[in-house]
Order: sequence, then structure tokens, then C-alpha cells
Amino acid sequence: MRTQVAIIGGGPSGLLLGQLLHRQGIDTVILERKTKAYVLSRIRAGILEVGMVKLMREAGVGERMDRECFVHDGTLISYGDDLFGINFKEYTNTSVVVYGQTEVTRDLYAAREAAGAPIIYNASDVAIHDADGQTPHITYRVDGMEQRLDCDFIAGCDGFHGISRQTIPLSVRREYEKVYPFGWLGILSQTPPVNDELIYASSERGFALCSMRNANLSRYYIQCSLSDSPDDWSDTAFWDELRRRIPASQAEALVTGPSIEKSIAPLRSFVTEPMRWGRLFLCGDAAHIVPPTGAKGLNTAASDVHYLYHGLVQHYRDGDDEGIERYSERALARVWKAERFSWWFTNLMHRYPDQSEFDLKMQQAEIAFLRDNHNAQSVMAQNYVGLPY
Ligand code: RFL
Ligand code: PHB
Repeated sequence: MRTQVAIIGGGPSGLLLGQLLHRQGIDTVILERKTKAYVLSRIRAGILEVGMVKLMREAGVGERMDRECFVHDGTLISYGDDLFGINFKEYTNTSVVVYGQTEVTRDLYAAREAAGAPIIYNASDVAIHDADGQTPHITYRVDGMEQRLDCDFIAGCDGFHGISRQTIPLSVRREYEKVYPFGWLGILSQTPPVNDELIYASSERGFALCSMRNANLSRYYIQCSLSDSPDDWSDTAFWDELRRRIPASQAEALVTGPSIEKSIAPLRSFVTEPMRWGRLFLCGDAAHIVPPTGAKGLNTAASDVHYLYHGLVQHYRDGDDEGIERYSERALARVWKAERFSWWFTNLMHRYPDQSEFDLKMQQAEIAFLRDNHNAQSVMAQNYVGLPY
């Protein structure tokens, strides 16, 4: 089999890139290790920046999102019982939207299927060959049979645990990493959200986040120990702990119910450089990870897709390689800023096991500064809604 752009990974990065290229008449084949049902069962991102929203529309998959999403003009932040808002609209004249990654992925699968563009599920042993030469190809297995896919370019959209990044030789690849000493325990419940806006809550007992998917579907997280397992946390224990970490006014309003999903995510900051090796381009979580505080993961994947999409269109339409030559440099410039924001917001809001009294005072002073200072709020708002690309 032959295609123009082989895409490894059928998560949001791979699907979005595939759909954008398809609309420009560029052929793609997506190789996905799992099944569609598996990919759709992962509960992940909830907040989309305006750049991602625009890309969804450009990919022709914005209709349901525009109809069903919830526009958020700001967010709430709390420290103990002290609750204050940051108004994105006031500082940036723009907003973010609540529309779950599951829905994004569902819409992208539907569009790909409607277009009849190929996606190969259960592709195992995917291996990249000759990415640094003129004629790259990929080998993989389906139902035990080895297959070969020849292509012009390879987009490595296979997430943090994929093989694309590992294909870049260690002599070329440099990785930067910070692992945080805690995780997030998240639950999904069919209950109305405690507040119309998200609440990022810092407290003596650790961080908590009140988020949502729709008017009757809430997503809550609490900072937990890395040694915890979801089974250690009954629903009652989770709700009790959440109530203790959010302002009393919110705890009183909290509606609880049975969890329909419960999982723990470790927190990590990670960047690999460069994001291009010959004809292989890394996109999204394959190249970088952020801690979820600030909702930058999927949104940073989207800016990579934007740069790669434009680079590939420039190549095929204009015969100009400037966009693909500069892909890594352009993508990384924005990636590092998203990394900085996520790292800053994580440090500001969480309790660290080895935190001194002094460190705690610094956090308190910085949260108070954010509460009281318009310039600090403006900086936060600009980063939260997403830096331009
Ligand atoms: P994905 O979603 O991991 O998809 C990669 C796909 O590649 C497949 N794959 C392979 N396929 C073929 N061969 C191989 N060898 C393969 N290895 C892997 C996998 O099966 C998978 O289908 O990466 P992608 O597409 O780059 O998308 C990235 C996002 O999923 C991620 O950044 C976000 O979910 C992060 N994130 C959030 N991002 C936001 O922008 N806003 C949020 O509100 C937000 N909340 C979150 C999050 C991530 C979380 N967790 C669990 C890490 C909340 C949480 C709790
Ligand atoms: C979510 O709704 O899953 C979510 C929202 C905001 C974040 C992280 C996760 O910062």
C-alpha cells in the first residue's frame, strides 16, 4: 500500500491532521494500535482553546461542537475559602469552550468514515524505516500478517508511549523531563456541575479541580498520592475529600452521585527535541506532555497539527519546503510556553510532600497577588485561552 502521509496513532492529533489534509486533497492512512471503542473510552481533556475550535471548524467537524459546547469566559480560583474569578473575556476578548476530548474524537472518526479515508485498527508491531532517507516506509501487523505502507512523510501522532519518538536516534534526540510527586484522581459523575465555571482549588489538604462536560455531567479531580489506586477511593471518600478542599460555599452546593469513571493520572512535564527527523514529524503527546493543570495537552497537540498541516500543504501545493523545514522550530517555540504555564500553574496550586513553611508562604503570596493584581490576571488569562499561532 502507498499513501502520501502515513499517520501513526488515531488519537485526536492523528485524526485532526488526517481530516485537515483530506480536505486539501492529500492522502493519508492512519495506523491505530487499539480499537475505536478503546480510544473513545478514554476520558481526558475537557477544555478547548479558540485555536483548537478554529481547527475543528476548518476540518469540517465543528458543527456539533458549536451546537453543544459551553463557552467559558473565565475561571474561578480558590485558596481555602477565598474564591475569586479571572475574566478571560475582559483581558483577552476571547474565551475557551468545554467540549470533551471524547466528543472531539467521535466527531473526527465520523468525518473520516464519511470521507472513506483509511484507518487501520489493531495495527501491532508498527515500525518506521528510512525516515531520514527519501523513501520512508512503515511495517506493521494486522491479524498476524505483516504489512508494508510506503509514503512521502510520516506523522508520529502515537502519544507518549508510542514508537515514533523512539525511532529518532539518541544521538539526535534530546529529552527534558520533570516528574511531579503526586497524581490526579479523577471521577466522572452524572450530576450537575457545582458551579457554572471551573474551580481550581488550592487547600491545606492539596489541590482539587471542579470541571464539567455538560449540564448533567461533572468531572472532578483531587490531588492524590502516587501510591494510591482508584480502588482505594470509595465514591464517599472522594466526595468527602473534595468538599474539604473547595470553599465552604461551594461544598454546600455540591451535588454528589455514583461515579461512572474513576482513574488516576500521574503528572509529568516532558519535551523532546527536535520534533522532526528527516521525513518523520512528531505531533502532540508523542513529543511533549504537560501536567493537566491549565488544560494545555490537547490544545498544544492542536498547535503542532496546525504547523504540520500548513507545512505539508505548502509542500504539496506550492512545492515549497519552508514549512516542513521549520516545523520543529515553530512548534517547539509554542510548546515551551505551554510547558511553562502548566508547570507554573501546577506549582502554584499543589501541595508538595517536601514543602517548607517558607514555600507555602510563597504560594499564598502569589495566589494573593493573582487575586489582587490586574496585570497578573491578564498574564494568566492570555496563557489560559492560548497563545496565538
Ligand atoms: P493520544 O490521545 O495519546 O493518542 C495517541 C494514539 O496513538 C495510539 N498509539 C499507537 N498507534 C499505533 N502504533 C503504536 N505503536 C501506537 N502507540 C500508541 C494510541 O492508542 C492512541 O490512540 O495522543 P494525542 O493524539 O497526541 O492527543 C493528546 C491528548 O490526548 C492529551 O494531550 C490530552 O488528553 C491531555 N489532557 C488535556 N488536554 C487539554 O488540552 N485540556 C484538558 O482539559 C486536558 N485534560 C488531559 C486532561 C489528560 C489527562 N490524562 C489522563 C493524561 C486530563 C487528564 C486526566
Ligand atoms: C477536564 O475537564 O478534564 C479538565 C479541565 C481543566 C483542566 C484539566 C482537566 O485544567
